[in-house]
Amino acid sequence: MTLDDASPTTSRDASPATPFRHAIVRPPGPNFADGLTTVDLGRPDYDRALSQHAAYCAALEKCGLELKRLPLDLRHPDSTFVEDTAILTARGAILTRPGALSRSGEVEAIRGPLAESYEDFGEIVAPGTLDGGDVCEAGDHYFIGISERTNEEGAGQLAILLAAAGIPSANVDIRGIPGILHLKSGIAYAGEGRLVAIEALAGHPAFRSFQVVPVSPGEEYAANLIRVNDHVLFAAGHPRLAKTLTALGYELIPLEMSEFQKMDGGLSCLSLRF
Ligand code: CIR
Repeated sequence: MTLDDASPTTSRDASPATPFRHAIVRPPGPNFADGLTTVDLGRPDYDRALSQHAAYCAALEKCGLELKRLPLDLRHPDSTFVEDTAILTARGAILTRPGALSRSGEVEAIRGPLAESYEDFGEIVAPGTLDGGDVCEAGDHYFIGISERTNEEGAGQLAILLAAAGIPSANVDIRGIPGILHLKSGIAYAGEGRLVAIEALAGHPAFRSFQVVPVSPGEEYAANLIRVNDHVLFAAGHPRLAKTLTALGYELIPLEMSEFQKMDGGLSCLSLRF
């Protein structure tokens, strides 16, 4: 299937400047702490995670998005990280095939909710694996991370689906870069031709035609920001990057993310935006 077949029934068109109108979110369940993590920041506090998630949802609403709130999914402790299950482009939706076995069931759980907005789907199939966190939309161009979760086969399948819809992409191999799970743990597209990137990725040749805003050492977690219409959702507590982005004219919405950071999650992972 090509992305052209997978046409959205939403009104968002292919222009990179077109605003997001919707987001899909799923709150963390009480077994959230049983999910996967590679970091050693302690066990998340469930009540705090719920209130951080509620603030995140309120921020998306402030940006003008209508939220589709999915129910808790207790079968999948990582299911609050909905971003990893699908790639939503202005021209269609693609279901992923997550690289972690414990997360594979999350994809079927997102098919129904997406079917309310998309008529048909592209799909990543075996032996390909791909997590949405490895896919960075940068205007009319996509970057696809090759990581511990996304293999070359999965990245190749996505590139073919995107190319069929006229969307160019480039791979960025992040294996060997310490401290990042996904490509978007280390870069974000801020709009206006600007990428925010951690030091290890800032000089990557794939980013040559973009203005790169470097993230200072020690503030790497803040690289996972999301531009949502006129605002930037930003992980609170990273003053140097906040100052740089504010000086560039961005209007930041700082959000506490400590409990999601403990589970290797960032701002982008908590929603599917379209
Ligand atoms: C995992 O390891 O899969 C989850 N605990 C975190 C996923 C974060 N997702 C993302 O960055 N897109």
